[in-house]
Amino acid sequence: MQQKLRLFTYFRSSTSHRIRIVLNLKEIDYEPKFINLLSSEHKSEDHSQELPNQAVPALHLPDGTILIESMAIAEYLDDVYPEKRLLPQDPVLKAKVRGFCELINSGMHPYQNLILFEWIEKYVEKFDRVEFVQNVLKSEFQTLEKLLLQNHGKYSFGDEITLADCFLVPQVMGAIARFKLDITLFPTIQEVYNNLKDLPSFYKAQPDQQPDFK
Ligand SMILES: N[C@@H](CCC(=O)N[C@@H](CS)C(=O)NCC(=O)O)C(=O)O
Repeated sequence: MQQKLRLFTYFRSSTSHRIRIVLNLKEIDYEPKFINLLSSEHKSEDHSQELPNQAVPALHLPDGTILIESMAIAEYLDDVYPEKRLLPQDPVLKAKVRGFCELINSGMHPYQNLILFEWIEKYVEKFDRVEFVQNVLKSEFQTLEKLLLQNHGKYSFGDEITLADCFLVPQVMGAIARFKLDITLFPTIQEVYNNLKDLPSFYKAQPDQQPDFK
């Protein structure tokens, strides 16, 4: 019988990366289940029950409940493991942190998803994934820079780690590695990112530290 939380994850998936950071920050023991997106494992019949939205991350609870969508999974973990809170209690600050996360989750991430590339490539002959994502994300990174200028301390919102940091680091790391983002164009993002990326919970969660890394 399943004892621990089980995380369906892929090393390069930035949405899985967010949840790996949350689990590490809260020191929650979990069992990773590796799903290779490039070989379309998430779409296979074998995983149709386990991954109802054909995407990672999914978190399986020991009682058989399946949670999907990284924002919902992170909120669940913050509610059930409230030590080291990641969403502030103050309603205004909480809304600001959630807004920052959503900018990344809904405003940026969907443009860099495999499923979108595969659809575009059906209709457009010469499609350069890297150039497309770079152009789309440019203005969103400017918004992130503006928000961080207003709110940052050592981390995205002051000197305490929040969920904003768990969303920021995977977004920036992926944009540098996969989409050749020049991070020096965004000095505040760069500063906050540098303060976070080598902290143990963040380092342990990064793509090249995962057993399925290739
Ligand atoms: N908004 C969802 C997105 C989940 C998602 O799109 N995950 C990507 C990996 S980062 C995926 O599995 N994509 C599969 C595909 O594009 O076919 C979340 O935050 O969990």
